[in-house]
Amino acid sequence: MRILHTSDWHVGRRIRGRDRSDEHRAVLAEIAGVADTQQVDLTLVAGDLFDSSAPTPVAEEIAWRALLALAEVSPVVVIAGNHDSPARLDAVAPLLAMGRVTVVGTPRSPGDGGVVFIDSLGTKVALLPFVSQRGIVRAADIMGLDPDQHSGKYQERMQLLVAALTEEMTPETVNLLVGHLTVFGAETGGGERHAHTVFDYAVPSAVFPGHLSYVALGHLHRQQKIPHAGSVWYAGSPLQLDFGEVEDRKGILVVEASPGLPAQVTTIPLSAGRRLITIKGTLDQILARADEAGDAHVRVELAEKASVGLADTVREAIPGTVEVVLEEAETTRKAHHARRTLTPGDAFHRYLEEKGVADPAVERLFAELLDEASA
Ligand SMILES: [Mn+2]
Repeated sequence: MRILHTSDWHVGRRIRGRDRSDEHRAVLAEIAGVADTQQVDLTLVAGDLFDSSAPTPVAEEIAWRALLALAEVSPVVVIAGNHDSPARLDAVAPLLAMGRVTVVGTPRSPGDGGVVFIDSLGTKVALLPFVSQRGIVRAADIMGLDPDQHSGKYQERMQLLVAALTEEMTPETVNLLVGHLTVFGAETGGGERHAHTVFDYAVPSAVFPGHLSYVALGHLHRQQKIPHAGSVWYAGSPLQLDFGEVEDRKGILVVEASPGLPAQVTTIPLSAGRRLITIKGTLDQILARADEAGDAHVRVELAEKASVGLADTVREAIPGTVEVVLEEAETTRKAHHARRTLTPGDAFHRYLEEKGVADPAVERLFAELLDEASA
């Protein structure tokens, strides 16, 4: 069977205030086009449909229509990411189910929708929507796990959740898991660069048992294979979402899977979104390079002293400019704070120490909030 894996659409995301709805419409149509030409049997969307837990009606229209377009080709399975409202997704789930789109907002036990069996494909799909540090105990309760086992850390509990979801899977079926989480050692993209490298708020890839044919992950925006004896991948976001992602090639994955074998994965690049680029130099140098910008969203780093109208001159020459910063101010800022080299967790730790109120519990809460707010 053939599976399309995508994630982190972040419909509704703007770039420095500028609307990207047309790009989202275009890239999601491109994905539906791939589903059609490749004749996929199943599409998996591994979380962060939306950029916000309260998306605008326009964002909702784009996402629901995209899911229904994919469902015209084959069944679609969607889980909530940390940006999605689990309750909102669960609320529309019965309607989307009528269009053969299965949506799960909150973790469920295997018998209550946590594992979807697609009879016609001989396929089992375990669903693991985003679970926060705060939500993990509740998720474990839902799974009916022994309360004594709740004493472990986040990653131990996550391991139990994955085990509970996958224990009934046998070699006769194609066994899939869709999750929205951070795996240790994965490379982060730009937007979420600092957020997940600290604390124990990630899982080792070893939590995924070897009898899974394929693990479809979302959360990190860079497309990548995770070191594992099986086949574990992040699909990455279909658009470059922030300037930290300018080097990322965006795409989706098409996966060939058969019972009892690790899946074969093909990367399919997407081209519908506009590029994000950074141009640096003096005003003259930048004006001379204006044509390079094309239709990209542009961040301009100017090697000039601050003066009235400077940013307007740049914006006039390069209409795609979404941000103008002065290199000098940027350098001073970096030298002063060296903040770019600190993770938010480290910066917060330093701040607490400076204030004489260091407290690991507060730092853990900070890490949890950061994780929920980022990626
Ligand atoms: Mn995301």
